[in-house]
Amino acid sequence: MIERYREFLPISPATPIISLGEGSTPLIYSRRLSERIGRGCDVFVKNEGVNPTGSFKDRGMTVAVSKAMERGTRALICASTGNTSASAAAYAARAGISCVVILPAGKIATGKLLQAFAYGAKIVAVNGNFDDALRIVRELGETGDFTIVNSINPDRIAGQKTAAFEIVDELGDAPDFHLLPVGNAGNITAYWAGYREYFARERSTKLPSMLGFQAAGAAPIFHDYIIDKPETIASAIRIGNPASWKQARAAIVESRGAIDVVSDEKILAAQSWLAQHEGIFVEPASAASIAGVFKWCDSDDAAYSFQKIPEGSRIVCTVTGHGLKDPDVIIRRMKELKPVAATMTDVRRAIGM
Ligand code: AN7
Repeated sequence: MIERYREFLPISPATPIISLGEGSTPLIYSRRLSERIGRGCDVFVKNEGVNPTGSFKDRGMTVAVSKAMERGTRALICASTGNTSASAAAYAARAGISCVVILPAGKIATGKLLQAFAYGAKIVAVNGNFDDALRIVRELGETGDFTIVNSINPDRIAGQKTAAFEIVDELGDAPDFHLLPVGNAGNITAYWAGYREYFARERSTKLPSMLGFQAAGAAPIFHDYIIDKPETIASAIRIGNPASWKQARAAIVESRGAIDVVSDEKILAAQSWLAQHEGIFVEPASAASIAGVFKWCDSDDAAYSFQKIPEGSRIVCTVTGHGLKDPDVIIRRMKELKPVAATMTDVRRAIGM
């Protein structure tokens, strides 16, 4: 990915490139989403779940770890709701350095925690939430022993903006609306920086409106106050005090966009809908952008009338992480599967058709 967009990244000939083949992810035209939204809108899904560790974090991590290696770092550190730690652990392994991850105990989706173990990170679970973990990481970062690879590291944001470049390169211009989930707000900051940079270089003729979606129980930017005990099924975005709060506000205001909330129920419904209508299986946090496009466009949601997204708009929804990372909700459904006798009759009866 760094090679493709080298001229836009803080990379010099002296930077050792630490890559796992991230980026260049599919931008999928969704016929069924476009049909459901109607009114001549075209909806595309940018599937970041197919990155090497299964999330968009790899775009930022390749740049952050390459720069850390250039500076001679021996160890990375991050706080995480799961995906940052999975990505940091993988890129640290690739670079041959150590990685410490500070996680809120009991709050990490199964697949993500499993990744941190598999890649050999030093894992510390703290009794607290993500915001507590990030506070400790900031303090440890000041000792000079570690490079922080949370999105407060500007190299992370620089890497993540390449997703916006890819979208413009593929569509031939920027979309009219870009929807994405918001947790720490690093990604909305990165996309907006990417779109602005391409526009300034005349690679696009317009800028999209950025629409960010927080989970209803973890929506500090929407409410404009810190949430002490954020709660949502979408554990990736269970964040009460986002690190890039100000930058997210700026992106929303400058792009004439908005920040909005979606309920856990709508998030899970959107996750199932996307898997069952388009074959794209994403984690709950990622489905916030799909729940968002439904909320803003569905005719039965009167509060969000058609006027907000005009006819014929081009809409891109980023889905940020792979569904296999966070299987717990679906595992409950799997337990209902009861075996039948291995005969034609019994199997036909079980199929019901
Ligand atoms: C799947 O891994 O914060 O608004 O520590 O994993 O840039 O924070 C993850 C965030 C959206 C929100 N979707 O992005 C972490 C972490 C998924 C995520 C977000 C995250 P930001």
